[in-house]
Amino acid sequence: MVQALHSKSSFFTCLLALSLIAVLSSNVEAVTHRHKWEVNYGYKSPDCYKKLAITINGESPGPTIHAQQGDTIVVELNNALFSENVAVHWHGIRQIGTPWSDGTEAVTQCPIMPGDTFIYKFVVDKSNTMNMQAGTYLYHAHYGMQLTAGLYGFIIVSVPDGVLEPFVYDHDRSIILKDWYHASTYEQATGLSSIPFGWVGEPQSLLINGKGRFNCSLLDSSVCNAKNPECSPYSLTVVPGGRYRLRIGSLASLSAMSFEIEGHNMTVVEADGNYVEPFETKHLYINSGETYSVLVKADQDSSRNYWITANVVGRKPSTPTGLAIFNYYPNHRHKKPPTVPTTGPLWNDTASQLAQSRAIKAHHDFVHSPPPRSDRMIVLLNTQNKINGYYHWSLNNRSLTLPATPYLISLKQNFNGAFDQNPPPDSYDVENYDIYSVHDNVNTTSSNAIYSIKFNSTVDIILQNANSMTTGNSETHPWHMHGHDFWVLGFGNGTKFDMVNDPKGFNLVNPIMKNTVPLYPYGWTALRVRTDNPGVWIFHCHIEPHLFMGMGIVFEAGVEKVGKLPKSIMGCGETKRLINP
Ligand SMILES: *[C@@H]1O[C@H](CO)[C@@H](O)[C@H](O)[C@H]1NC(C)=O
Ligand SMILES: *[C@@H]1O[C@H](CO)[C@@H](O)[C@H](O)[C@H]1NC(C)=O
Ligand SMILES: *[C@@H]1O[C@H](CO)[C@@H](O)[C@H](O)[C@H]1NC(C)=O
Ligand SMILES: *[C@@H]1O[C@H](CO)[C@@H](O)[C@H](O)[C@H]1NC(C)=O
Ligand SMILES: *[C@@H]1O[C@H](CO)[C@@H](O)[C@H](O)[C@H]1NC(C)=O
Ligand SMILES: *[C@@H]1O[C@H](CO)[C@@H](O)[C@H](O)[C@H]1NC(C)=O
Ligand SMILES: *[C@@H]1O[C@H](CO)[C@@H](O)[C@H](O)[C@H]1NC(C)=O
Ligand SMILES: [Cu+2]
Repeated sequence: MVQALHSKSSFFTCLLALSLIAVLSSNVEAVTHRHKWEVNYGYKSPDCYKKLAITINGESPGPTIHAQQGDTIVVELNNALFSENVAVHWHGIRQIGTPWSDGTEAVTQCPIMPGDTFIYKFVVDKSNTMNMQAGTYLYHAHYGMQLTAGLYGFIIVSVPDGVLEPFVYDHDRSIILKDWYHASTYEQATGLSSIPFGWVGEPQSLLINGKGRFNCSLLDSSVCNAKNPECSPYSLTVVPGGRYRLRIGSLASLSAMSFEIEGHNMTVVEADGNYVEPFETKHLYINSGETYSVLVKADQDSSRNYWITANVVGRKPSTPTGLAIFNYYPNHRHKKPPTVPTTGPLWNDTASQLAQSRAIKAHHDFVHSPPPRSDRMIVLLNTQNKINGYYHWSLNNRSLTLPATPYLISLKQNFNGAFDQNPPPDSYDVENYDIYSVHDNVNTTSSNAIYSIKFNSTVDIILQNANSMTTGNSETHPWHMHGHDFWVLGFGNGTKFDMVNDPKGFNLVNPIMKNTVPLYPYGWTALRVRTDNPGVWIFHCHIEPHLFMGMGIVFEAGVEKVGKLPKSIMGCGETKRLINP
């Protein structure tokens, strides 16, 4: 049933092959979904401006993967980029028993080289039943800055037949948000790693389901053509009276956004694949790496259309509002709403963003209580630094660099020389470090050292924000963990974490579990996680240029319990000798 591996076909296949391998329970058949992807360059004009993008089967965003909880997903990826490697991460999927399918280059696999085909295979099930895997997930490149170049999409996992969700709706729709740059990712990456430093700047456009609008009036139509149908706005058609579940995910490179449907409130019901105690809001704040489901009723005056808007928050915006159309049937899909689109809440209204983060609690029927105490606490001071004149982001004076040999392989094979064996510190000088002023942090180093954490233990991670290298500036960082969902225990409001008093305020009653959570300016965010998934995992800021500048840590837990590694992940660094002895 599987087609030839080297097929250059530009369409993907999803064969719902009845699998003989796994049977979840007596009467539920697990299904295997097979996808064939060709990753290639392509000229795209998502905001009318023509530029080189990285595409899957010719598309950016890529095809949505649909599955039911417990199903197996197989993606046979052919790297048709003739001049660069690739790797794809399945964001929010825990990869229990398949840590080598996490798709993180240098952490869990060697990159897929030009011309090669690599098979990702994993089950969309948490199997330890600690929480649901049904929900809204993402995928994106985890090599260089290929996410920024356009390699991204949705994974939508539905509940098994007969299982009810704690809310009802008539229609299921999804919207993926992205910020879009006209400069190539190669220029961006070079700027970030040069002296003088070249920052990527604010994006040119915000894309809603891959569509935006740049002002072409000063450009030649061969470069920017406002009439190109590729950039006609996304239109979400609704029937009057219909109840909609809208899945919203962001894979922005930099921008946090506020998302709004003119004249309609939204009820938040899901966050990162976990059910939320419902609450109503006018605008949803969403950071890169987060997903939400909201319920929307099409109950307004149906004689007209309404704006769907995305606006930058958290950084002073210079990007126009991202626009799409909430189209009441039978109005024309592209009929412009009669109103001026909103520019959204004030970008620097951190209190309102913090209030939303604090409002997100586990649904009362789906509370998974965290362990009452932790075995270890890691406090990570987030700083911007210079190392030998180059700008970096660091945690406790360590800026992450990645080794030539993926950690998962070097740890399993005991290649002790493959990375720095001196572990990074669990804390920083909490007493004396002033988070409100600019520091030179002269003792910051680049390092590929990792944390080794006891398997099946409970760890608290306190993310502590601080001033960047600009006076009076502290940035929002969305932190994303691979292989785990964590409990969100609390947020600090512009203060340094107090080791004695702040833990007393932790929410141990109904904290939401997530895989991505924001750290607000000068604030702190407290997480609790069970290291119940053997492997090596990265925990990083989901702002792509920040990760590129070292903003992440890697940890290992229970790597000795990982099964036999597939040869397909090898071939780079010291692993060459494993495949060519
Ligand atoms: C596009 O740019 C031109 C030239 O700067 C300006 O006159 C026009 O108002 C802009 N259009 C929009 C929709 O912003
Ligand atoms: C949205 O919610 C606000 C605050 O709860 C309320 O004042 C407003 O009437 C609601 N709007 C709609 C369209 O339901
Ligand atoms: C928010 O930013 C605006 C400019 O965009 C500024 O006028 C205002 O003072 C800022 N508010 C706060 C609380 O910093
Ligand atoms: C955060 O702290 C500031 C200053 O103490 C206060 O004005 C604000 O109301 C607080 N915001 C929240 C959401 O707690
Ligand atoms: C980081 O370096 C600074 C000096 O630049 C020092 O004060 C601080 O204690 C160091 N922190 C850690 C965790 O090593
Ligand atoms: C940096 O580290 C060196 C060596 O450990 C130490 O002597 C020096 O005091 C540190 N500098 C600062 C500013 O902490
Ligand atoms: C992990 O810890 C829990 C609670 O202490 C225990 O019940 C469970 O058996 C442990 N699992 C493994 C695989 O060690
Ligand atoms: Cu990720």
